Amino acid sequence: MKTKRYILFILMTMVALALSATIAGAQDAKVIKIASQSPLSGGQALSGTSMRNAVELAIADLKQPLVDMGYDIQYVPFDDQATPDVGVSNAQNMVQDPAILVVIGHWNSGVAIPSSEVYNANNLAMISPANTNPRVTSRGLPVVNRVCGRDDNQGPTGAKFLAKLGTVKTVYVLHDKTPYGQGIADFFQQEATADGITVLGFEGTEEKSNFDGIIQPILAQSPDAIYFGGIYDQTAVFLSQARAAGYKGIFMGPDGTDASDFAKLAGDAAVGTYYTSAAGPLSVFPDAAKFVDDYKAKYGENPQPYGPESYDATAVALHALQVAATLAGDIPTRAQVASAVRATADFKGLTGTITFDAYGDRATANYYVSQVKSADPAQWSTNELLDTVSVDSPYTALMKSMMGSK
Ligand code: ABU
Repeated sequence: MKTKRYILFILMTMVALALSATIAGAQDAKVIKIASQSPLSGGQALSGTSMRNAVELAIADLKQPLVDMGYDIQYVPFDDQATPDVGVSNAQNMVQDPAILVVIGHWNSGVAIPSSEVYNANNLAMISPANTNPRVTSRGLPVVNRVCGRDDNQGPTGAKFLAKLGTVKTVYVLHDKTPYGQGIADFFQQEATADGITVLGFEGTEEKSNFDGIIQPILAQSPDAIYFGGIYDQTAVFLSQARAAGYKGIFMGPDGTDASDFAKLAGDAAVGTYYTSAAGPLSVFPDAAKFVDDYKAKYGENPQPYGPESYDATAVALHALQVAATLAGDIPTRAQVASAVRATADFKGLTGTITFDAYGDRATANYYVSQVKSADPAQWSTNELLDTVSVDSPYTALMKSMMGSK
């Protein structure tokens, strides 16, 4: 009887010790938070939600080295509603939390640009999966980086493609009046003009539902192509109405077209659309196969374009956190994390090798031209890839030319 009591006492003591060790361990774990900002509501929530999901998956997959170092890695997604004021307000709240050491975002350049002024004033590193406007990085903010390309390369890629078709002599250019849409439309029209295509009109609109007043004057000019610098929640509606009104020419858009909601919103009118993107189609990233499988298993659908780039932005963030924490021997400061992010070189991601140049641009980025093949949104990832162009960032190109000229 005494022996049984003794064994019971020993067992209970062991359980109590194990429990207190677990509780103490949880209390001791030092919290590091990774934030994200993207539209999780509104007409562009499809892209923003896919970005958030990819960040969540990357953290689950890749946090273990930091956990082994005694850190508790937490994820805090913010909804910027594709609205600059909301992004800035979220950024102001974000910087009040000292545990947030890095932010992955945004989807809209027009939101990223003002929000990153707040991050920069607080040394908070930002890694963008998707913001392509040149001003995201050309301001030279030390905290701002992106794993995707730039619209001063993406816009011309689209124009050169249309010029090479040989059938496009005239184009009408629309944009959504945002820094992104107007910016890329401008880069497109400059290259189109240089390539001998006549730009019949260049017009901005914030209209989202009734494009009749815009379509009729365009039809009167019979352009061979229409280019719309904007996002699918607007451009797909325009295209659908333009086709219904009798427009039979080519339609092209930039990466704001690159989401399955473009097919969902435009229906049959989507088929045949050309689009450029700085996001690679899933087919060009063999290393992303597991990510795609895991994403489908967890969220029940394919990741949207910029899903792999969101995963990579997060992977870069986790790597930089590990470097900074190791060097600091403790929770690093935001400035130490920002330095480690900017120092990213030859990092192997799902989308290839990532090196940030002195401005935070990906040193070399790819630009893709594709054509929509199906009105079925579930088939978006099977659109036909027609061309891939690899272009150095402006800083990388400058360095190469200076080295070459020596
Ligand atoms: N580049 C994808 C989304 C649009 C933007 O950069 O604003």
